[in-house]
Amino acid sequence: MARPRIALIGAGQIGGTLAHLAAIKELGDVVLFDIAEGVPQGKALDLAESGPVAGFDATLKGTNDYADIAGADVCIVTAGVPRKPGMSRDDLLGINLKVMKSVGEGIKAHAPDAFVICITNPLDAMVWALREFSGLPREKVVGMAGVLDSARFRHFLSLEFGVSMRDVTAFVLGGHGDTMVPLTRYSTVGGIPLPDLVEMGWTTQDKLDAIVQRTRDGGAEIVGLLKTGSAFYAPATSAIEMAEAYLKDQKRVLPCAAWVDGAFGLKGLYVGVPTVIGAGGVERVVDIKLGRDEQAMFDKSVDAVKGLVEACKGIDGTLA
Ligand code: A3D
Repeated sequence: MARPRIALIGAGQIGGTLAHLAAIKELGDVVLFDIAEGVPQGKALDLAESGPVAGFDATLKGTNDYADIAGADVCIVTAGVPRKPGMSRDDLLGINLKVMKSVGEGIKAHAPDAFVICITNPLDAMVWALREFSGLPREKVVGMAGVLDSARFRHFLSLEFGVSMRDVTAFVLGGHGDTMVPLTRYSTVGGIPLPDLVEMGWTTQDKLDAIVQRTRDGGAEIVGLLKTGSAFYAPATSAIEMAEAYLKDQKRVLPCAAWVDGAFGLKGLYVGVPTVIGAGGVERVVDIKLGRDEQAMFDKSVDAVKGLVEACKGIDGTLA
């Protein structure tokens, strides 16, 4: 059977890391696309030359021509610009919306059967725009944010409790922005919910609140340290987990920016919710019950996402 084909649209910091991870995990053959001439070709060749040492058989090709993504099973989109210190994700809207138009049209023409994972910020609005421009089925277009935000939350929690990150689960809902909603009630250590761990004296409510805030600010913390761009190792690793769930029909329960129409009382919006990812793409949105405070935080986050979608419509009349 032919190997799956993975197209990476954007060969920057995240794109290059995605290619490396996809090859090492032998998820399939990789095509790196970028408008910058030489960059995808150079990264693909460098990575291919690591193959004999790392021991993988995937092929890697760099290109500036959308025709080369033909027949892709998965497209992961990082094309656009990242944040610099002092910028919010929303500041990227105008420039990255134009990029989503060209990428959406490229995918529509050459890889209409692909499962598409968007990473470009501001995430929830860009995944919506990418779906509009590409015209692909909504269950086949999804945004990566929740897996990363949850991973950051899990990392901080494991440090606080001094336990393996593998035994910490966490849920982060809502838009990928300052209004994201880390859900402590649904986050656990070895199955024990965080509020119970506070009662058990493992941590204090103040410390937990600080960890929640650090999770919300997780992206900005890295931008502040790097100064020239934003996080890329953890974002790439998170998107690869989603791609693998699709390619191997794993039915993973993962928080993603998915099209929600009916669940959570929403009428058609891309926002971060728990989903089941398998061979059908987003096979299910898990409609969990929220407490009053959680619902209020989620509503605020939903309003922020709606505001960005309206801003996109204001910029590009074809989206209205
Ligand atoms: P960077 O290293 O700048 O790579 C972006 C690449 O996109 C560059 O190589 C550009 O040449 C390329 N590009 C620009 N315009 C086009 C176009 N029209 N078609 C094809 N390629 C193009 O950025 P990065 O990889 O660090 O980040 C990529 C995106 O991911 C940014 O928008 C970040 O804000 C976003 N990001 C999202 C998360 C989430 O959790 C959602 C996390 C980290 C970064």
